[in-house]
Amino acid sequence: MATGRGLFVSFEGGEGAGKSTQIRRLAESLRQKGHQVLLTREPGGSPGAEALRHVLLSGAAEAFGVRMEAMLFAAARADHLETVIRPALVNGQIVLCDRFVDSSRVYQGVTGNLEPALMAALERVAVGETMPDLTLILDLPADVGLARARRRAGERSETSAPDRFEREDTDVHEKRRQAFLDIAQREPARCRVVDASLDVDRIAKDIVAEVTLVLAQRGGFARPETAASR
Ligand code: T5A
Repeated sequence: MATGRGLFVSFEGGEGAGKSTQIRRLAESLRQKGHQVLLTREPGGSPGAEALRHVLLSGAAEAFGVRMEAMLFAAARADHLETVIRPALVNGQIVLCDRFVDSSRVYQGVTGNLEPALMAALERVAVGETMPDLTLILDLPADVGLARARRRAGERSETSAPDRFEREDTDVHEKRRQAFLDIAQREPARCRVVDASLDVDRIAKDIVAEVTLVLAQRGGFARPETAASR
């Protein structure tokens, strides 16, 4: 469980699933209701982690192998948690994070074929007890997501090249889709699968409903700090 009194929500899913679109919509909706919201992303979210984001997404680390990449993702995550996420949670904010540890489990663990023991060790060191309270998995066929990502890249001339992970084959992306669904099945208390093939407004409504439910279960918003969560 997340540390402190705030709420920690992560968004996960394949390329072009609509995470960035929906996280912005949710932040806007929560702020309108008077909540303090921190919108952040991985890899990145803190100065140290943003420096590693460039190394990872440009493909500069690819030559050194998936093991090295997994360690860099974990290092970025540790810094992001320490300097940005945990302080915000302690201050009672709602933290919305575009990708988190499930992306490492799927991209490096499942399709990177890294040993479960290494993945578990990295997760223990980087994340510790600070798992999201709620993880929204935006699900849609990989080819639909990739087509959306390509369309968007075409609209932004300066960033039109696909990143290191977008370049991979569609069947790898489809395997990732299944791996996210497997996580949702294994951890139903934390994860909700959202149909990301619907239109933007309908998905936004479904997501607000999920978050409202979690907030209501916690009796409004603030979760009392306990000795175990400090
Ligand atoms: N990674 C990350 C790892 O390998 N391990 C890790 O531990 C972590 C944290 C990050 C990459 O790093 C990898 C995974 C990734 O490959 P990134 O640049 O942050 O890369 O990109 P992604 O997280 O993959 O996100 P994308 O930018 O590709 O897609 P989003 O955010 O899911 O989608 P979004 O919202 O930008 O939408 C894409 C396009 O579709 C449209 C949007 O307008 C946009 O043009 N769209 C819709 N169109 C139709 N219907 C809808 N419902 C739509 N929703 C959005």
